Amino acid sequence: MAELEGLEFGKSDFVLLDEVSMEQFMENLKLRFEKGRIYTYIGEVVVSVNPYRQMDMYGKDSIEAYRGRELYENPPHLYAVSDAAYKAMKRRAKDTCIVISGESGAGKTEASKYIMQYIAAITNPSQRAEVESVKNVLLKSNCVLEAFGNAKTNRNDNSSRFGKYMDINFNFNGDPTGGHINNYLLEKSRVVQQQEGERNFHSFYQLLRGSSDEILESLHLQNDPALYACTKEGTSNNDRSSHRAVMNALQVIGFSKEEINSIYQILASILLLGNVQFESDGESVQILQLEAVNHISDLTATDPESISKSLLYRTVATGGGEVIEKGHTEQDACFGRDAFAKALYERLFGWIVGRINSVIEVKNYNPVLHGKNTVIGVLDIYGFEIFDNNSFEQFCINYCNEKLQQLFIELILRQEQDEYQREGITWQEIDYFNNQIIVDLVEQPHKGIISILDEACLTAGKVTDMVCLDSMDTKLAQHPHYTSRKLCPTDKTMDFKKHFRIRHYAGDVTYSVEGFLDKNKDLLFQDFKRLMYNRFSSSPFLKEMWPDGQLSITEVTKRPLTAATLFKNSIVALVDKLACKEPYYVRCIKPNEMKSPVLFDDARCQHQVAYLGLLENVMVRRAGFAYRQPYARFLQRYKMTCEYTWPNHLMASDREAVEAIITQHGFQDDVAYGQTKLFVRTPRSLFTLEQERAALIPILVLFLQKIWRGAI
Ligand code: AD9
Ligand code: MG
Repeated sequence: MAELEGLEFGKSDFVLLDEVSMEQFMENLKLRFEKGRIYTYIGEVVVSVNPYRQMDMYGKDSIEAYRGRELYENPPHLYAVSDAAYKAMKRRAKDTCIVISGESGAGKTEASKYIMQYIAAITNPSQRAEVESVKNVLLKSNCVLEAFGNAKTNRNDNSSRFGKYMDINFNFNGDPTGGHINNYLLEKSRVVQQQEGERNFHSFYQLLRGSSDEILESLHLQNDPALYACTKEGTSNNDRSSHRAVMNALQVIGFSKEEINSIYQILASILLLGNVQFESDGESVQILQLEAVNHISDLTATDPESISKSLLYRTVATGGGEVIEKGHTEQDACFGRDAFAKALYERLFGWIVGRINSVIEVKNYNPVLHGKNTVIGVLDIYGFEIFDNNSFEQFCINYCNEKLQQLFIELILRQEQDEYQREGITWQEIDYFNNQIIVDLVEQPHKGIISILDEACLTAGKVTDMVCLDSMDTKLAQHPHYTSRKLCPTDKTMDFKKHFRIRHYAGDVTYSVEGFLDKNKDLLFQDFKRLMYNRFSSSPFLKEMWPDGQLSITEVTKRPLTAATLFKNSIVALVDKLACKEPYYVRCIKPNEMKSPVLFDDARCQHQVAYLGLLENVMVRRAGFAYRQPYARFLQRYKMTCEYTWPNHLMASDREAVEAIITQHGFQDDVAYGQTKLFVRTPRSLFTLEQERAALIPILVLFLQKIWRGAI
């Protein structure tokens, strides 16, 4: 809370603004960004503006400066919040979590990496080998997951295309003993299709650009991404060096040589599969690139005839229990091929996460012997997205952001309310925009968009995207956050044929319903599953990824849950997980669309501040009490400003001593006395105390020097 940086850098905590208005908030945010102060607090929440340049603030010295310190003792930093979460976990045995939010490109993933680096740096001072190894795996896992789960989008060159929640487990010493990663809905459609200007997942380019000729030859590949339908869109200068880093990370984590080979064989299979095309003579469909099929068969240890057959035919069980083979149309064959490529990648990604988890999971932890096992969770999930063309993936991603915003509202309000209640302070509620209404629009049983989609997917016969859109338009026409295309025929941004719009908390997004049903059904012909699970296959590794291939065709009757429902369930579980931990928040802001380190786009930033609810956050913090501190700590800091407390007080309790300081300064009307803490309403009183303290310190130093020299 103290102004440690000088006023020329603006206010280090928005709570200290003279007046809570958007104008002042933005002025402060901009000033700080321009002065290279990318972090600012709202109480314990860190507001971070992406600097789009390397900042000299993450080195060893910085880590030492923040280690074990309180928030107000240093300028705002991610390290301070990481330390606060760590201290709460260690001292109070609390499970904590750090939730990082903000739109695509705002700096969430970078922040999550700095947080993990900080936690790794401050733990295990005695350098115990097993703890070091856990830390190493945790840190290296980022590199691997980014290679396989991130891609260049039009909003971010290294955009996370999956959600990641990582729990780090600690023993009673506060040292990491292990961890667990949960991954959420990988955007697998990217494997076969990317929007203009975007790329496939980094891993493909890294493999093609970074592998030796010898390895590429063994994978039946050539080193030019332009040769493959999946990777036609541009390469990057980093692909080669990133490949080395990923190989190193895989080895450090403990992936065996065979496992690494298998990973690259699967990537190669996907690249080759993407190049397979079909031709129809009106009666039957043929594969044009039989050589590619032969290569895939070699890479996946399956025979070429079986692959060809799975690409061209589908085995179905008739009502009478008979099993027949049905030839695909050319369109079905393309659909099957793409679904197969996407599934290969998705299962590979899931397997990699599982494999990392198997290395870092806490083993042999005995709470009786080792004390309570506590956790810090770090959430870095895809940010709110608006593209020119928004599809099912953006719908899921934006729904997830609605859920997290809801959690922010709940927890920030609840935390305040709980604290006031606990401390016996009266509390005045602040009006928020509650986005629950949008969450309901998406997830409500029977009425919400997901239900309508699922219903369409489960209906027998050919229900098209358009039929589903009609159903949404009818059922949701009255909803204040849903805009049906029928209601705005003159709106040129909405194609009458395919669009609907949701008014999200972060802005309006127009979605194209095209492909929604297919993506939601997420159909993969059983033939591919069985092929991959083939019990004569020589690769146990592949079998492990395809357990559902064990079922025979007549056994497969139950419809699997749809993609949207699975995602909803996983996000609900995530929110439950976060809600039972003590939360710390990092709210990331993207300063401009040009990735410029100097441009602060006022309108864009203000929009983000508004929808993130940051101004309301400040209001809550201030209308309640902007500042609170345990009596002992307050006393320690300000006792020199009062004759009754300096150097020591003789009162019955610290609380009485604090009362003496407050009364002497005439701040009685500005504070409330809680059970264990002093609550200060406006920052002005604190300013005065801080200024007085700052003025007294040099006098005190002089005085002490004189004593040491024996002059007094
Ligand atoms: V997305 O929702 O995954 O598309 P993020 O994760 O919010 O997005 P990311 O962390 O990937 O964004 O940041 C985007 C880019 O901004 C990075 O690749 C860096 O080039 C840049 N960035 C972000 N934070 C920092 C930082 N603290 N220091 C330097 C940064 N550069
Ligand atoms: Mg990210």
